Amino acid sequence: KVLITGGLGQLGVGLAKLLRMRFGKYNVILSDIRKPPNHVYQSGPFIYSDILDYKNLREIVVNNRITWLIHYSALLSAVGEANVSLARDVNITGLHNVLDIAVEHGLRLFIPSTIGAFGSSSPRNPTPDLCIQRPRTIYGVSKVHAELMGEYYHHRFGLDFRCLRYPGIISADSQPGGGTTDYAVQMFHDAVKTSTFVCNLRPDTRLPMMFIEDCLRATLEVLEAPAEILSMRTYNISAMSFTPEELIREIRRHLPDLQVTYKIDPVRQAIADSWPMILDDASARSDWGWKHDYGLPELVQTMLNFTGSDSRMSQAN
Ligand code: VAH
Repeated sequence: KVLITGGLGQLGVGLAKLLRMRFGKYNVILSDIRKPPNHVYQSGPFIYSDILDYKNLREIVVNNRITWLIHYSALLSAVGEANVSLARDVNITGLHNVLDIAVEHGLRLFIPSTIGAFGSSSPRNPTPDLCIQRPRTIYGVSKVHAELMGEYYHHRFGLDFRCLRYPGIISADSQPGGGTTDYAVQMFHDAVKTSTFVCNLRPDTRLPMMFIEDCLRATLEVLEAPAEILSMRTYNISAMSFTPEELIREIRRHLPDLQVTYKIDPVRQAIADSWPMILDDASARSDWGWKHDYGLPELVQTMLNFTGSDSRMSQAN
């Protein structure tokens, strides 16, 4: 049985759908501290869970006989800089609770890490799995901490810890909140809705990105991989890298009227400039056969089909 924390963020509902197809509707529980929209209630079990409340979390794990925990609760990069102490609580104290509960109850624990776990002293093109990691955001620092703590608990206590460093994730039916790569998601919604877009990153800012379907499939694959084929516990995964300029060019092939202006956000720009441009995911590809399906043209085609056909998706965050 699977519990997903932070289930109402960009990835939780989609992951629950994928896991429910595989393991059955009632074997995957979504949780969050917010009230979900009706379609989430209707699609399967949802439970209130505050990762800062250790007893509440333990009760849920015990009462529901949870065996896999997917820990999606976190404040992302830009929003974390705006609220460092909350980010520290959620991303670090919350992680400690989850680690203790996972060890105590023998859970398999998945934690997403990110390209944000690297910093300007890391090699940026490409960025290997193992290199210097000195991020300068609370988000990045908390994710390096999560990687190291998970690996430490694995070696010390036998915790079955699995971790992927996600690139920026592009999704159609869910909105990200407060990230640096989120400009790309917003560009699709605005291109379809108003044909105008104000970009908060410079046109030549190259960042690794991935379509949500690839990201969720990678997550399921690493969760299901037999332990003996995992030579590491924290893997880079990658699909494509693009700049705002390149994304605009590709979208204009479908929507030639798209108008873009630039209003650079210095906080986000500084963050993006310290992140990888290209993520080297050779280990994921060789250890457990990772392979992405979506490159830039497929991503744009799919996103425009989606955003154009469903009005729910054009809601900005
Ligand atoms: C952010 N989307 O921009 C997140 C992320 C890949 C970066 O982790 O903060």
